[in-house]
Amino acid sequence: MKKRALICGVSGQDGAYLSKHLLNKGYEVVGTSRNAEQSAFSNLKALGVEQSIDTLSMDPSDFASVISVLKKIEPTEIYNLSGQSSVSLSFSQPTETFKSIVIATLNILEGMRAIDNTCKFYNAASSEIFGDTGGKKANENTMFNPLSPYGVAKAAAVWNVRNYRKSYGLYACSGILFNHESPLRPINFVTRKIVHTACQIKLGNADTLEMGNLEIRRDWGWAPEYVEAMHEMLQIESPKDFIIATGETSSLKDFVQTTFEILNLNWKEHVTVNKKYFRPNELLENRADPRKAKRELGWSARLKMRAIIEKLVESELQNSNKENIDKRLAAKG
Ligand code: GDR
Repeated sequence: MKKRALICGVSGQDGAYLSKHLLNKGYEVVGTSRNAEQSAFSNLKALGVEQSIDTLSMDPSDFASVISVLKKIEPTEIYNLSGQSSVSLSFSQPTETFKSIVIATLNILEGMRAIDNTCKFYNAASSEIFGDTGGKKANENTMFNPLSPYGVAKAAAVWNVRNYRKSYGLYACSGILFNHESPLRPINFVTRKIVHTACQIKLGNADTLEMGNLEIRRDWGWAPEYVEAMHEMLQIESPKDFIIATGETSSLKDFVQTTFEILNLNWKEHVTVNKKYFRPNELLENRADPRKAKRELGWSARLKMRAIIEKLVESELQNSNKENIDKRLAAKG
């Protein structure tokens, strides 16, 4: 029988890559978004999979909406990628962030209990649950110490998943993903902002890149690889949580410098720091130990920071080129 995956929050970066990955594996894919009729699904279009999946509306923070979709679709696997995903925005929208992450996860877990407790559930967690790990590498047993409303919500969702797994025997697990990037990242995330602006500087369309705190350190991976891990987590015998990361941490300054270097530019001539991009509470450094994923899922990150930046720059330049050609064609009429 063909496996049927339900991806909640299909319109984002991970939803698009996961859709593509599961279609390649022969899955039937149904994706939800809060308002599917109004969504442009530009990420699904960019990957050429929009026509191959069914989309429908679901608000995961509304229990009735979740129940009706679960009854209709009868999925064999559920991937919850929905919810407010910007750490920065969570400081100004804490309630919406909490609701869209914690209540949504609870509704899906309760929906599984009510409709089909044999279905498998993947919950998108985040390295933000650990807060600052300093020089130490976080593993699956590291204590949570979140520093943002977003991190607090993700930590609560992880605990709910663990609880439902223990209490009711559900196949439910969380992927604790560290930062993962791609050309589908919106501009409000730092890697896309850096690469986009640096390319615009290279093309002569901009002169300055205004940044927040350049001292922060993160583990940056490649999003298309991370969705493979999500799928693998639902294929093992019993559900467990996994850290998904490269295991290498670099500073944001390194990221900026490498991007400008690849473009043959001197970053010091273009980059300024503006306090308005600093957060009320800043996670300065996180480090990851992803060895359990390698051991038990056979998954490890293939692309590291420099290779990721090279791919991002290549895609950004291709898109700018295409936009310029489109503009010229439009001007000609
Ligand atoms: P993050 O990603 O908060 O780690 O969450 P983001 O790219 O927004 O920020 C990374 C770090 O860069 C610093 N920073 C800036 N950030 C932005 N957006 N813009 C700036 O100009 C800027 N200057 C410095 C930030 O302060 C921050 O420390 C991402 C999201 O995908 C989450 O959903 C996910 O859970 C985590 O990664 C793992």
